[in-house]
Amino acid sequence: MPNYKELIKEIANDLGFHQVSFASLAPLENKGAHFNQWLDMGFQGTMNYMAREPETRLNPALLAPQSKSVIVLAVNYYTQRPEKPGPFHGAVASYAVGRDYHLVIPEKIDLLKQKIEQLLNQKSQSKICTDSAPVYEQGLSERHGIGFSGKHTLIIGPKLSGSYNFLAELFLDIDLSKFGIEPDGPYKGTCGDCFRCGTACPTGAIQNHGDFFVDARLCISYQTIENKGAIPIELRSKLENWVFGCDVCQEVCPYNSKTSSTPWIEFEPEAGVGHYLDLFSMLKIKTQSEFKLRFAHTPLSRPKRRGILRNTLVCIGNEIANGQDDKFYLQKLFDFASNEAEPLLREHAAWAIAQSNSAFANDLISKLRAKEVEVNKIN
Ligand code: B12
Ligand code: SF4
Ligand code: SF4
Repeated sequence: MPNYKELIKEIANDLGFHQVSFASLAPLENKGAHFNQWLDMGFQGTMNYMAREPETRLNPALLAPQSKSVIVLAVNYYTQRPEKPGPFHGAVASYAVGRDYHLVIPEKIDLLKQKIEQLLNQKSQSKICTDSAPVYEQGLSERHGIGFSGKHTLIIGPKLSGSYNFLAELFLDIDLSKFGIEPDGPYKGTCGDCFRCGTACPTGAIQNHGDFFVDARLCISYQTIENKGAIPIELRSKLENWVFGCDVCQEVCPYNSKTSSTPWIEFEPEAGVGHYLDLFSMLKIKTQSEFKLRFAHTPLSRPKRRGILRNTLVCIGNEIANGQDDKFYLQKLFDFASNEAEPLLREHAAWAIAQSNSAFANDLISKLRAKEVEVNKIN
C-alpha cells in the first residue's frame, strides 16, 4: 500500500499548511479539568459560547457524528510589522492584517479535501472548522503533534515555526485507518523556565494557577474584539496602541524569533486592513453599513463599527496622555462627541479628551458635561 499518510501531508504542505496531523476522535479527557477550572474562575468573561456545549468541545466525535477521522492543520499568518507610520495610528494584531481567515482557510481545506478524495478514490462528507465551532482546537493540536502549548496558552510548532499560526480541522467520514493511517502522537516541546510572555503582558492576563491560563477579561484581545460594552477604565491605558487584538505575548516569545512569512497572499497586509489604522480617519465612518463596506472581508468586522470606534478612541486617548494633545486633535474629538448618536462612543471620546490636562481640554469637557455626555476622567 502507498504511504498515504505522507502523501496527504505532502499535498497539505504544498497548499501551504506547514503542520499536518492525523488526530483521533477520542475525548480529550485529560483536558476536562483544566477547561472547567478556566470556566469556574470566570475567565471566559462574557464569551458565554465557551460554556455552551462543553461535552462537544471536549469530545470531537460529538461535533460531526458521521465522522470517522479528523485532520488537524496549522498555517502561518505572520507578516513583518513595519514601523508605526506616525502618531495616531493604531496597531492591528498580526492575525487580522489580511483577509478574514474564516473565509480563506475553508477554501484551502476544501481543495485539500478534493485532492484527498482523488488520492483515496473515495467521496466524503466533511466538516471544516477554524475558530468556528465548539472544538478544543489547542487540546487536539497538542495531543496530535501540531505543537506544544506555551505558557501564553498558544500552540507553538516544532522547528521554530512559532505560534503565529491558525489552527483548523477537516473532519471526514472516511475511515483513514483502512488506508494505513493511524493518529499522530504529541510533539514534546517546553517553555522551560521562561516566562517572558507573562512578564511582558501589559495587563497580567497570563496567570499560573497550577496550570497556565489566560484571564480573558484582562486580555487586550478580548477587550478589543469580544467585549461589547465599555472598555474598563483601569484597562484603557494598558491597551496602549492596540486597536484590534494584541501580539505582545507572541512578540517576546523566543520561539517566534525566526518566524517566516505566511505562504498565502490572502494574509498579506495588502489583502486586508494592514498593520495600522489611521485613527482619526476611522472616526469619519458614520454608519454600520459604511463600516461593513470597508471591513466585511476582514476579522475587524466582528466588533462592528461600535467596537472598533470605541477601541480607536481609547488609542487616541492614550496618545493624548503621552503628550499629543494639540488643540486641533482635541477639537476633532469634541466635534465627534457632539455629533455621535451612540452614548458608549460619546463617553469614550470624552475620556480621550480628558487625558489632556490642558485648559482647552478642561473647557471642552465642561461643554460636553453641559450636553450630558458621561465623562470618566480617572485612569
Ligand atoms: C476563547 C478564545 C480566545 C480568548 C481566550 C484565550 C485563551 N487563552 O483562553 C481570547 C479572546 C482572549 C483570545 C485571544 C487570542 N486568540 Co483566541 N481563541 C479562543 C478559542 C475560541 C478557544 C480557546 C480556549 O479553549 N480557551 C479555554 C482555555 C481553558 O484553554 P487554554 O487555557 O488555552 O488551554 C491550553 C493551555 O492552558 C495549555 N496548558 C494547560 N496546562 C498547562 C500547563 C503548562 C505548564 C503550560 C505551559 C500550558 C498548559 O493547554 C491547554 C490546551 O492546549 C480558540 C479557538 C477554539 N475553538 O479552540 C481561539 C484560538 C485559541 N485563538 C487564537 C488566536 C490567534 C488568538 C490571539 C493570538 C489573537 C490576537 N492576536 O489578538 C489571542 C491570544 C491571546 C492568548 N495569549 O491566548 C488561535 C491560536 C492559534 C495557536 N497557535 O494556538 C485559536 C486556536 C483560533 C484558531 N483556530 O487559530 N482567544
Ligand atoms: S494577547 Fe496581549 S493582553 Fe492578551 S495575554 Fe497576550 S500579551 Fe496579554
Ligand atoms: S515567551 Fe517563554 S514562557 Fe511564554 S510561551 Fe514563549 S517560551 Fe513559553
